[in-house]
Amino acid sequence: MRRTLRAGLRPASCLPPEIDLTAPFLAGSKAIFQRAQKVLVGGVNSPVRAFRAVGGEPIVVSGASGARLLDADGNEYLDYIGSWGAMILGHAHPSVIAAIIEQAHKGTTYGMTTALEVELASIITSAIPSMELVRFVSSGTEATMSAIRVARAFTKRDLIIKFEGCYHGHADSFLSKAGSGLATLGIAESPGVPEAVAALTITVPYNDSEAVGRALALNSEKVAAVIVEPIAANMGVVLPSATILRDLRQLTQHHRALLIFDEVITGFRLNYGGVQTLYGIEPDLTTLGKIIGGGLPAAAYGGRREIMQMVAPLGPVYQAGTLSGNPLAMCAGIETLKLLRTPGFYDGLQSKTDRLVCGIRALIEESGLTAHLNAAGSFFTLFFNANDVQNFAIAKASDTSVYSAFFAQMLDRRILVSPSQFEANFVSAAHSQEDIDFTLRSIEESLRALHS
Ligand code: KE4
Repeated sequence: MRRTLRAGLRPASCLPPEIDLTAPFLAGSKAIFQRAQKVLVGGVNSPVRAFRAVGGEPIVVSGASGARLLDADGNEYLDYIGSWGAMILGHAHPSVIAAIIEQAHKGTTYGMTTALEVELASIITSAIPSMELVRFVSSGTEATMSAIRVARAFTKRDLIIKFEGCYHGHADSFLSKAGSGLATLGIAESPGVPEAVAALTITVPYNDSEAVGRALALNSEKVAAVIVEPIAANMGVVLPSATILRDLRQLTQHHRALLIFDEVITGFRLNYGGVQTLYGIEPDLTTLGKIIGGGLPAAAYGGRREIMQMVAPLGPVYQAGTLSGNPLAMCAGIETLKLLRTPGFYDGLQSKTDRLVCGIRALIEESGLTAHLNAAGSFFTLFFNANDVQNFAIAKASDTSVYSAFFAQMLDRRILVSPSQFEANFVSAAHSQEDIDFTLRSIEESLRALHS
């Protein structure tokens, strides 16, 4: 049953006409999700997709194009999740799809080196000079897990310092006081991580240089690395203070620990390269993901040559992967980063986002709403919080029940924002000016409905 689209949303169907939505195998979302729960844990392959924090039935997607997703009931949504930041161009960009199809005819994975991974690595090392040597992996988790392994090997130290509310994937070392899905589900410490492993990770408040200085001084000579999201997205968007990144660089140098920038989200999101360039801070190691795979599984870690040369086969630090540097993902990444080099790409994305962000701020002002908006580049979070959100402790004080009601109001208007107060929303190049206008109208209506 195809529900009518809410007025104002262009019926730009995402699926080619030959696909019959009424075909039995394309049963509706409810039936699919019921089946999903019989064979998949919680019916999902990543917890946030279950919509547990916002309630209601999760969306089951059957297709996507540009800034729109289509669910299994034929409803179209304006998408601000964008696969958690990967789809900066929008879904199913014709050039990216063409590149994938062309490669697919030549095979999908070889388990051997190809010129494609050399090309993408060359593009990345040119765009992010601190990454002198790169290794591709298949997920951001693999990238950050490998980065701390090589940092430990290089420094011959065991301790890691991370920030409360930052999320670096689900490797054991990162699951204490982490953001993203753990914050969404209220999981402070994940069971299954041995105490001895958890004890090797020190967590400090985001933006707290003094806490980092104390942790380094207290554990002098034992800290291998400090890992940070240079702009946090996984407690919701939280900006670095004016000095934190510079302080981290100075403190880690002083204590001979490595500085790791986790740019899985920020890499190629705000600018062509790493956000490290915008702040003029050079980390020792950087992790990337999402955008560099162009929508396919690809991530990377890399940094100073003397550090990365410790990784096998050059050095003894072992890390490997069947699908690392996968040719399909490399093609999608190469084509995506090529399109990001289009003159004016980031200016256009920024001006659209600025209009949306300024519009939301005006709505907060006019309505006297208890809310704060944090934004960076083309991603943002609307916190239902009386305070300016500068760290995880403040973020956690947000009114998640109001957030859930806001999410439902927006979904009813066929706009998909993040199903969690502790995630970011992403604008893509495919969001049109009309989409931004429609979104602002919908937010105004939704906020009014929350207070009626
Ligand atoms: P993956 O293993 O999910 O590819 O990447 C882990 C990761 C590492 N570093 C940062 C800064 C990240 O944001 C992520 C993953 N981001 C989440 C969204 N906040 C992935 C979405 C999900 O968990 O379903």
